[in-house]
This record gives sequence, structure tokens and C-alpha cells, in this order.
Amino acid sequence: MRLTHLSALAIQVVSLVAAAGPADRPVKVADPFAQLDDLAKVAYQRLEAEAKTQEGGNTCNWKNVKIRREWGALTKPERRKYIAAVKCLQSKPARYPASLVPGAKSRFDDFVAVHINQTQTIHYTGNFLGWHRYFTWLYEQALQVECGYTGTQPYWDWSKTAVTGLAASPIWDGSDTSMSGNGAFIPNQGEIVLGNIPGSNLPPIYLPAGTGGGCITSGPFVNMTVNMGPVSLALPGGATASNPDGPLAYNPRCLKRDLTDAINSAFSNATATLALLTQTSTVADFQMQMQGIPGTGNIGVHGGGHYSFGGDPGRDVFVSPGDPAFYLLHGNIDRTWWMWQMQDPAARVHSAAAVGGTVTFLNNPPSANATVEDWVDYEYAAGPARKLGELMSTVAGPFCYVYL
Ligand SMILES: *[C@@H]1O[C@H](CO)[C@@H](O)[C@H](O)[C@H]1NC(C)=O
Ligand SMILES: *[C@@H]1O[C@H](CO)[C@@H](O)[C@H](O)[C@H]1NC(C)=O
Ligand SMILES: *[C@@H]1O[C@H](CO)[C@@H](O)[C@H](O)[C@H]1NC(C)=O
Ligand SMILES: *[C@@H]1O[C@H](CO)[C@@H](O)[C@H](O)[C@H]1NC(C)=O
Ligand SMILES: [Cu+2]
Repeated sequence: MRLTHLSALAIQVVSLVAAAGPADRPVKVADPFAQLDDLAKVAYQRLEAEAKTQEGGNTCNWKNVKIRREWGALTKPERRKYIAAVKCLQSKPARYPASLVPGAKSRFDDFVAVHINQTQTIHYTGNFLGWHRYFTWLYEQALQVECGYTGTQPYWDWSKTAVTGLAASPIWDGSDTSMSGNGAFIPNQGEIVLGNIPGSNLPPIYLPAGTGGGCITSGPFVNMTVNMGPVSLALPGGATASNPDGPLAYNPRCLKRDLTDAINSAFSNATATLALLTQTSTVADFQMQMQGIPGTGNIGVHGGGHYSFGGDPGRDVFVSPGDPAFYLLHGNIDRTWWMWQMQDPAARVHSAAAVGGTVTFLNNPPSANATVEDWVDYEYAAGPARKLGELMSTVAGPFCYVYL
């Protein structure tokens, strides 16, 4: 067995517990937050060892590496700059020709459009992690290069809000330095029913509705317009909505949210995140558990993240990047993958086994295995197209960033 830093720590804690004896002394339980911090530190410290020559001959090192931080670790002026850059992207013209994608009205929408168009070949597939890593980075690049943003892509640590509640967090509190908060309260919304996994006869998953449901009421994105979709939007009460004019048609409407602490704490808590990081050995297992293993009723930390804020387009797997909070969620998806990879970089970054799974959604229809030689292509949204194998390390190829 490979003895990671973490399992060494766990063994230490277990022996402490064993030595403590019953009754008189308080039993010391391994704190999942401390263990997650430990994994993050190990990953961070591996920069020098993992950095390879980047494009253009530069080597990613401690001097030039970009640090992505949790939203709550940014100063208020830093948060305002990020928000301003997102609004800038929403004010720039789309690159998709209107003849191809009539609903894309801005550069922000270009990213929504390519995600809609490729949804069935980038989720529950072997390219899920790499596709979304590069997607998030290309969005960060657009904020920087096209909108003068000098910071990095922030992330949402869902294990924190699983404890504090969403509305208390600086991401979701609805203040002018948040990503906007809840939607207007709609009473008696009824449950969310997830049951439309193509080709499966699995029992549906029932999720509670939250404390909002309507259009967001405060914060920087209060007047934002969602332009495309819905495509497969789970509605409270069990129905699923889609725009009859097609997934890429123009269909302007408000951004809705439905903050649901019960989903965050049930699926995206620290214990679940730690289990995902330490109890999966292949990338196929890791990405499956992260997205929720069909039939288990568990939607994983990824599903738990998306359905925690819900609403429209938050409950639509196709259109979800239409809510700007998507990129904070996927920052943490990428960070979680990075923490998993850094426990065994030789296998999980620098080998053909860094990619696993097939090229269709839950292998339906049956398809070939994904490989590091497969291409990812973002059409008009951004580029260049790249091989998946170029996207395995955050400190090589096009990338030079770590998380703190
Ligand atoms: C959608 O993706 C397909 C390939 O999967 C591509 O042929 C097509 O051009 C894309 N559509 C748009 C509007 O870019
Ligand atoms: C939202 O739109 C309303 C009506 O146009 C306007 O009064 C308000 O100032 C806008 N709010 C923001 C934050 O842009
Ligand atoms: C944390 O998540 C796991 C996995 O979804 C779940 O079984 C557990 O009940 C959750 N813990 C709490 C305190 O809700
Ligand atoms: C695809 O990968 C699986 C799991 O690693 C393996 O069992 C299977 O043989 C592979 N299929 C092909 C066609 O290579
Ligand atoms: Cu996605």
C-alpha cells in the first residue's frame, strides 16, 4: 500500500484514539477539515516537482505561478474587480455568428453556447475533468485578456457553506461584493425530481426545493439576462422544461436561484469531499463518485454543488454556465481534482491512466474509451483546441496555477 501523507496522518489520529482509552478522556476524532487542508498543502507544495516546461519554453515556478483563491479570501476590492470583469464579458459582442447560435448575445454567452452544444460528450465521460479545467481557464483568460482583469479565477469551497449555510457566505449573501444571492421566495415549490438519465431504468432522485426559487433580488447580477435554454431544466414539482425553439435560440429571462442548504450539507460536505479524495483510486472511480454514481441516490459533490443554488439555469446540466457562479463551483471541482492528482502525480498526471471512461454520457450510446490523445474543441468560444493529455497538469502545457 502506498503511504500518502494523509494516510500517515490518519494512522496517527487512529492510534491517538486507541491510546486515549474509554470514558474519562474526550475521544479525538479526525477532523475532515484538517485533513482536507493537509491534502491541499501537499498539493501546493508539489509545484516544483510537478512543473514541466511550458509552452514558449517557460518553466512554471514559484515566481510566476498564479494562485487561485477562495472567494472569501479575496478582499472586497478584489471581488469587485472580478465582478466587473464578468460584467465586461457580458457586454462584449459574441463570436458565434447569429446564424449558428441566435441566442449568444455576448462573449459570456459564447461559453454557455459551447457547453450546451457539447453537454452529452463532456459529462459522465472521460474528458469531464479536462474539458472543464480548460473551459474554466479559457474563461479566466477571457476575463484577463479581453477585460483587463488582473486577478485569478476564484473558487467556492462548498464544504464551508455546508456548515455555515449558503446565505451567510460572502459568495451568496446578496451583497454588492457577492455573486448575488437567493431568488425571490416562492412558497410550496414541490420537490425536484431527477430521473432522466438516458437509457437507464434507475429510480428517480428526489431533492428538496430551497428558500428562493424566483429571480435573484440583490447583488451585482440582479439585472442579468439569461439568453439561451432551457434545455433540460428540472423544475420544482417534477417537470422538466426545454425551449421548443431549440437549445441555442434566444430566450431572454431573469437569473433564478433557489439556495438549498439541505442539498449542500447532504452531498457536498467536508466528509464527502474527503472520502472522494481518499477512497477512489482510478480516475474513472473519482469522476464517477464526484458526479454521483447512478442508482445510489447520491448526486456527488458536483451535483450537490449545482443543485445547492439551483434555479434557472442552475438546475439545467446543459445551460448551467449561464449562471456566473458556475465558474466558482468549477474552480473547486478543478481544485478537488488537483488535490486528488497530487497524491500520486506519476499515475494521475503523467500517465495514460490519468484519463478513464468513455466518450459518451454514461457510455450511452456505447462508445470508445477516452484517451490522452483525444481533442477538446470550444468552437467559436475560445481556443486553441487541445489534446486532453495537455490538460492533466495545472503547472505545465498552457497552465501555470495552483490553489491556496
Ligand atoms: C456543435 O457541435 C458539433 C460537434 O459535436 C459541431 O459539428 C457543430 O458545429 C457545433 N454547433 C455549433 C453551433 O457550433
Ligand atoms: C436594475 O434595473 C433597474 C431597472 O432598470 C434599475 O433601476 C437598477 O438600478 C438596476 N440595478 C443594477 C444593480 O444594475
Ligand atoms: C455528508 O455527505 C455524505 C455523503 O453524501 C452523507 O452521507 C452524510 O450524511 C453527510 N453528512 C452530513 C452531516 O449531512
Ligand atoms: C476501456 O477501459 C476499460 C476500463 O479500463 C477496459 O476494461 C476496456 O477493456 C477498455 N475498452 C477498450 C475497447 O479498450
Ligand atoms: Cu459542465
